[in-house]
Amino acid sequence: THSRTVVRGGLVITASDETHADVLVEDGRIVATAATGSSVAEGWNAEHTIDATGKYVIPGGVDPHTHMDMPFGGTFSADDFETGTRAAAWGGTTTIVDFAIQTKGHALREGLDRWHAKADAQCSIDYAFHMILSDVNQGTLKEMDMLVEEGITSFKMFMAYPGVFYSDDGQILRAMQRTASNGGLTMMHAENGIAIDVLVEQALAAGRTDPRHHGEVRKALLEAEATHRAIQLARVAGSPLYVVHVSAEEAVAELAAARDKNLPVFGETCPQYLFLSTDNLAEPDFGGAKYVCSTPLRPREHQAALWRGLRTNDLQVVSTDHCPFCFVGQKELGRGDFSKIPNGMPGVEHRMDLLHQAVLDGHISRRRWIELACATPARMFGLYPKKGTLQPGSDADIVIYDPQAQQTLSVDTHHMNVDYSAYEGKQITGQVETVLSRGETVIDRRTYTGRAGHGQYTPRGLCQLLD
Ligand code: DUC
Ligand code: ZN
Ligand code: ZN
Ligand code: ZN
Repeated sequence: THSRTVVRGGLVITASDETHADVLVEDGRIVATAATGSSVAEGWNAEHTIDATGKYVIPGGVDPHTHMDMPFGGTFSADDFETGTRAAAWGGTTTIVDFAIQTKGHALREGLDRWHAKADAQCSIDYAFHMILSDVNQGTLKEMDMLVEEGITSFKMFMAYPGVFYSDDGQILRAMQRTASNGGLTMMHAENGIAIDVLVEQALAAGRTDPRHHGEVRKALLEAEATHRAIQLARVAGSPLYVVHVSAEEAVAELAAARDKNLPVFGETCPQYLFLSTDNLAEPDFGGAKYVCSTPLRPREHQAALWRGLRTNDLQVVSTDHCPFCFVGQKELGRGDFSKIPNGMPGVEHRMDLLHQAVLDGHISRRRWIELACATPARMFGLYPKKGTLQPGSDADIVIYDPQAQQTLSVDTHHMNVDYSAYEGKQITGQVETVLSRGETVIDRRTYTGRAGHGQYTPRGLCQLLD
């Protein structure tokens, strides 16, 4: 149907501008913006008017790192595409890029088909996929070219998890040579998993089995070493590189050094590394298991380097790495052996809010908030300007954000399908009020009005940060 909506009176914030403007939406897209009160804006008539007076009008968040329904250590992450994308919408995220996984001995296509089957007709918001390479061989390398053609333009490998997802340096180099030639982007989980597994074995043998030892064996130096090695391999191959979930100060330094040489090297971090620390991993009664993820939470001192990296653009993106496991029955698999705790934390619902709090705390500007959470993720992964901004022609993925609302994060009020909050009791100023996905109301003044199946699979172009 032919429908027009106008969002009136808000402060429109993008990565580049802040203006008091009205936004005209027609048939799921933004068709125009004009200064509030101008004769152009006053001339618009529409079936629906959203009053955004006193509110921010921002692009829907683009979370380029989630794991819905992901197999890990004999269990699956607790949010599937239905519950996970609904929670994302509640938090003002209107696009996710999730990871389809290749199983060892199987084709990329098989893994991709499986992830399409998980997501199809389940999502409240738009979604796309990266591909995880678990078995780089001649067949895999050929398939990568085909996938780039059809909109899967980024490939994640793991220097961690020997025996599961792990790729060795030769496999990594070959895959990077492929992204160098086909225009794709190599993404890297940079931790030296071979060395870490030795330390895990030694810790367990010595009776150091609590969750906090997960943080101790996954050393910052082994993140930095892998980051350095990934950068050199990418350089040899002539490939761009995106390092996921950077948590160590020493790893940020490796990225900064590479970027100072003008290498096409990028880095993301996540709210858990900015707001939480090894103090959480030490919570009593096995409570630290809630915070077990990889890369691990670091001592508090690392946070300043991450915030600085986000300001200086040595880090360009904040994603969530949303990969929730319930405490009861899932995290508990690792009682008495931290290495059996499923790795991952919930967060898809709270990225926009936590970064808004970071604006109020003086870490980043409002425009940088939108750049880190919307615009750069869209450009990095070939979705811009369809996603990540509010310009004529963009999808009408729009969030009306109340910058003064007070909320307390809690398992009692969140919408993720997990039995704890990593931020239980944390006070946040600012809250999502209304969310449009391609012009349709998904959240209407804090009521869910969306539906599973509205969200569309979105093929992607190449990384847009390479010229
Ligand atoms: N790290 C996590 O914490 N969970 C999923 C996979 C990963 O690399
Ligand atoms: Zn029309
Ligand atoms: Zn990872
Ligand atoms: Zn991940």
